[in-house]
Amino acid sequence: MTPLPFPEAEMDADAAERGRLLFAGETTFVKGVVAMDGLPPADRPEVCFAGRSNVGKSSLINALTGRRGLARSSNTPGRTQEINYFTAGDLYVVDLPGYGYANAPVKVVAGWQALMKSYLAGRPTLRRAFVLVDARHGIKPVDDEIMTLLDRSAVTFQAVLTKIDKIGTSDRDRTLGQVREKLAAHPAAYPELVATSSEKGHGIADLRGIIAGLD
Ligand SMILES: Nc1nc2c(ncn2[C@@H]2O[C@H](COP(=O)(O)OP(=O)(O)O)[C@@H](O)[C@H]2O)c(=O)[nH]1
Ligand SMILES: [Mg+2]
Repeated sequence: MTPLPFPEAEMDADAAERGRLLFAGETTFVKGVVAMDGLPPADRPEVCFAGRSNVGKSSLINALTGRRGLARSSNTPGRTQEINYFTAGDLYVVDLPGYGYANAPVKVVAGWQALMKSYLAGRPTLRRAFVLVDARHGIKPVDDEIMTLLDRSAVTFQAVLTKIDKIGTSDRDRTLGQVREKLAAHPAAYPELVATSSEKGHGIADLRGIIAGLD
């Protein structure tokens, strides 16, 4: 695997090892949640993955845990509407319903979008939201809207570029410029980006290390 030209992608060996250990243990699917009162007790720290439908949330969770099929269940019809809880060590890892569906009827989507927003705005144990952004498309208005919600809720979020294997260096640089510019307007944005490919493995060890390093 060739290293990526991102200074952000560099991390120390300790952090990488902590991340490896966190996800080397057993990771399990806990439950799919369809309403706020179905959330598990807020008794441990959690991180979540948010992003437009098809951005690669489930693939990223599979790559982090090294279990191909783990988050696949959330791709089956019905599961995309749920908040899916997984465990990794002492953490909850949360796969959120996607947003920005182009073709789904507004009324059908509205319910689970409201759930996702309630979760993002009101989960006390949420340590960091990872907002996934397709490296080919950059930050869209619908992403900006979610980021503004996170600003207002004072939830620190970190942008994660996905599918980095699908673009070349010049497109990458253009996306990075666009993403950095957009993030600068969001006070809750963590300044460092992570560029990932669930397919090729880029950035996965880094993201594991970041998650393991949260307190
Ligand atoms: N080439 C490539 N394809 C990816 C990557 N991540 C996800 N995909 C593909 O993008 C599609 C949507 O991924 P999925 O994880 O289901 O997205 P979700 O709707 O956000 O959970 C699937 O066809 C994946 O195989 C990646 O890093 N590289
Ligand atoms: Mg999914």
